[in-house]
Amino acid sequence: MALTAATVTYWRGRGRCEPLRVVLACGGVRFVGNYLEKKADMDALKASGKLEYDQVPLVEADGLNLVQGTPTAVYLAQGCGLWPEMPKEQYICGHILAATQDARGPLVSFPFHLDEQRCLEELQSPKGLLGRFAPRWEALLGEGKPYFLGATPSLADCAVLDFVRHVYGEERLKALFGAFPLLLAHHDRVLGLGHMREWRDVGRKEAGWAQGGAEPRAQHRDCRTTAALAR
Ligand SMILES: N[C@@H](CCC(=O)N[C@@H](CS)C(=O)NCC(=O)O)C(=O)O
Repeated sequence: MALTAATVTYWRGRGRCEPLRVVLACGGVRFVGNYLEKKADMDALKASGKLEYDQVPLVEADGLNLVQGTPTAVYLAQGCGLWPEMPKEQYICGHILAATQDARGPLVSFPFHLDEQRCLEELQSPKGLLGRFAPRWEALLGEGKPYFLGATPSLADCAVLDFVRHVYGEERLKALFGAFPLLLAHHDRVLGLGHMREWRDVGRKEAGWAQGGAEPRAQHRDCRTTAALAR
């Protein structure tokens, strides 16, 4: 059954949640953002019994309380036409999703130290986003292949969409990915899926995020504080 609506609960930031919002936006599913502001919000959420492991992100859809990023992303992709039928293609989606989770590590931890140089070094290291993962994805795209699976977009494309921009801004993103022109073109293409561009340019702003480029450092700090309080 096609997914038509969802409620997404997380801090007012990207963290581990943004890939899930991106899947929904690329899949054309309208979602309500429920933002945790203080420790009491997280305590109340835990008390509600909706969190299987007392962790967020939480996506409420189809009468389910979805937790854990990987199965949630797959479930959402299945509900909005972004999950392939063939096992080999499912595997490709799965490994790209898992790789993005590895590659996002420095960005998820950034709000906790706010050291842009450190984050950049981690991203550029041989084991990081730019050293290890981006070259593989560039090769997987290959000349003339619009999406990772070919002509049809999938969860894999959504997973790769949201990276460096939120720390370094649009111009820096283009410079850092200069060696990966196919990935940059892919980035623009995926922005055109569903209401992704609207989520980037309007939705995030309405939800209290900076429009377009880098999130203000203060916002990262707020997000870090909220997350730390919830522990
Ligand atoms: N493997 C989990 C990790 C979730 C996670 O670590 N969430 C953090 C916020 S980013 C959290 O809820 N921390 C509060 C806690 O663990 O009590 C997933 O993929 O969702």
